[in-house]
Amino acid sequence: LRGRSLSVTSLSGLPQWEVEELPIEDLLLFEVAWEVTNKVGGIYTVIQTKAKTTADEWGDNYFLIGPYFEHNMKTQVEQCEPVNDAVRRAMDSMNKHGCQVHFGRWLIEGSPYVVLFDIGYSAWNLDRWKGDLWEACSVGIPYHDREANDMLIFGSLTAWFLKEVQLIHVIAQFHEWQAGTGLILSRARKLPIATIFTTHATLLGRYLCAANIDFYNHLDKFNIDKEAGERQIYHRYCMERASVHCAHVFTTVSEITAIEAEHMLKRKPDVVTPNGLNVKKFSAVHEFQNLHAMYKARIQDFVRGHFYGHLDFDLEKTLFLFIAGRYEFSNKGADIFLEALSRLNFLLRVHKSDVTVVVFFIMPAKTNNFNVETLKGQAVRKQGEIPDMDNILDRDDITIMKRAIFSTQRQSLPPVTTHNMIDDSTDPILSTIRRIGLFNSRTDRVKVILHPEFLSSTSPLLPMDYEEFVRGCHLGVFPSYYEPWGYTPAECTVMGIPSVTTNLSGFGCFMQEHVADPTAYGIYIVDRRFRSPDDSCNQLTQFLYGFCKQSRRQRIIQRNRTERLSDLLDWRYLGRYYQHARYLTLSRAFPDKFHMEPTSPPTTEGFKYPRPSSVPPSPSGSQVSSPQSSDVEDEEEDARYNEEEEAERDRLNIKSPFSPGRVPRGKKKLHGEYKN
Ligand code: G6P
Ligand code: 1S3
Repeated sequence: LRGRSLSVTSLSGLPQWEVEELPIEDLLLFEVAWEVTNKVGGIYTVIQTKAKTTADEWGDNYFLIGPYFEHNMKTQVEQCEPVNDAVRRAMDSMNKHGCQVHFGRWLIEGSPYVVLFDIGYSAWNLDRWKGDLWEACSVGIPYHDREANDMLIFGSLTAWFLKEVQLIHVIAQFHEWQAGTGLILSRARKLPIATIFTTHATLLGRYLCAANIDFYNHLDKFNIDKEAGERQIYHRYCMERASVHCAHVFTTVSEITAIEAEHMLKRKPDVVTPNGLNVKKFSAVHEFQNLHAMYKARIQDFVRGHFYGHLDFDLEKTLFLFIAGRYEFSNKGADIFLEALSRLNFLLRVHKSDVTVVVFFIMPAKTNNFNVETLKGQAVRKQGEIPDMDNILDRDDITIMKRAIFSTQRQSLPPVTTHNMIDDSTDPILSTIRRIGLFNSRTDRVKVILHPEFLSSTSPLLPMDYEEFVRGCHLGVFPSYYEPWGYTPAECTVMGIPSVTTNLSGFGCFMQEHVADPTAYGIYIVDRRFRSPDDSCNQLTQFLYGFCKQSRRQRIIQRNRTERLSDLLDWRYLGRYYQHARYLTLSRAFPDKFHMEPTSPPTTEGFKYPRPSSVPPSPSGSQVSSPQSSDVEDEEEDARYNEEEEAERDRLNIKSPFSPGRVPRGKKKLHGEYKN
């Protein structure tokens, strides 16, 4: 085979890459994760959004390996036969030996191939595989940890499959400890594969933070073995740590998690691979603004129903805030958020603000369906539509009208939760609401609604999917304490919705590094690292209060700026860190075939989005754009501001720092020679 060279170029410290093709016709890339076609949390988003860029690069040589679940297969995968001989042979061989391996195309952008293992079908092998793991690295898994046992089956099947593939050059990237045993066993069996282990969080970090320990100031002081043992996760932590140390290349999603990993897993990551998104650009900047208005109207409809009988606030002066994600009360910052809301409520009241804030908590918890009061609210709203006044009212119409008016009488306050919570009395959000007294009373300027289920467009209550809901809101609030990356604020950003994040989240630090004035761009970064919890809470309160004081015009401008940051979060640019990790692992696993210099990863150091030159979105400006103006005037004015912003965007010529169009200044060589 011809020798080829790969080159990396950099511009002003920015990662401008010129990547010459890898000889991919002779290479296969496998990405292994428990969340392939199986949504549990953020790793699903990483893999699903990245699939298009990776498939564009690797074509038919790219495969994702995950667990088989009948429902997921039926709803997300189109079954087909593998065209790749090595993969087909491997599957046939395993199926002949009593496994069930499924194959198909995952119906997402990029349509990558997926190889899915039926875990239950191979469970009979568990004891033998436990022995294999013990022999490989002296890690034992207790019988009662069902999840860890499933992960061992998954890992053993992965290692078996990779062995059967029998190709000379394979790259396998394993995500998180759940996929890690596949890596450990492959390495113990000396399979000819170049491996990458990517951690999206450390087990211990997550546990220690959830225990409200001052984690980041004591990183070097923990006796990690002891901490893992005391939390009964010692075996999982060993699986994670062994995976990290067996990998040719170790990566994680942010600088802050890289530091954490160095202390919790005792290896410094070789490459930081920030998480991207598959960004869709509208041709005109005002299109996403129109979507905001459209979906906001849907949320307003819901609020009309939820607060029936208590709708004594102006929906046009109501702001919709939300927090969403895995229900980890303190790790995701729901604790500090509630406290800040209580302070915000006080501030809005004493300053006699005419703004009302409705806050949604979208965090799944155990429930037994919607509660009656909430359903009734929506029914009343639908029923309460007044008959057409243009027709002469007859007796029936008058009866309907009276019924509509009577039905809006209400004895109780609008509920703070939409569902019947199984653990109502001990639920941390509800308990805090009780303690701080945010009960949706008339005098409260801040109203709260806990929706303990992920959103769905088929819900009878709030029929919107997550993206529609985010677009309709004004601000996402994610004041996390433990957040290796944090997709929620990133998703807000690419939809042009401002958000609150923290300097303990990977995303927050990334933005702080690359945006000169994040607040002006609608990225509010709470300092949870160098301030006391009370000071952080005050800072968050000030952010929220400042946001409430903005005029509509200021919000529109701010949304435009937020959306401008999208390029920074696009996989088309951030995907290069994954590329770098792949080249690096090839050069380490097959040093006689691939040579790479220097080994330092691309860096974005030094680049910053400039401070916007247009009107600062200072909350001290006008409160309301024009109280007397008509809707038509308002819309004309909005359109004018959108145009001005578009002009500013053109003038500044703001492109992603990684814009492919830029001419690279210097070249750093990455040589890849493929001799056979
Ligand atoms: C978008 C729409 C405008 C609308 C505005 C409301 O910008 O294009 O027509 O007036 O949203 O903004 P607000 O922040 O008050 O929801
Ligand atoms: C993890 O999911 P989580 O919400 O448990 O992985 C995500 C994807 O890398 C990351 O965004 C998040 O911060 C981590 O915490």
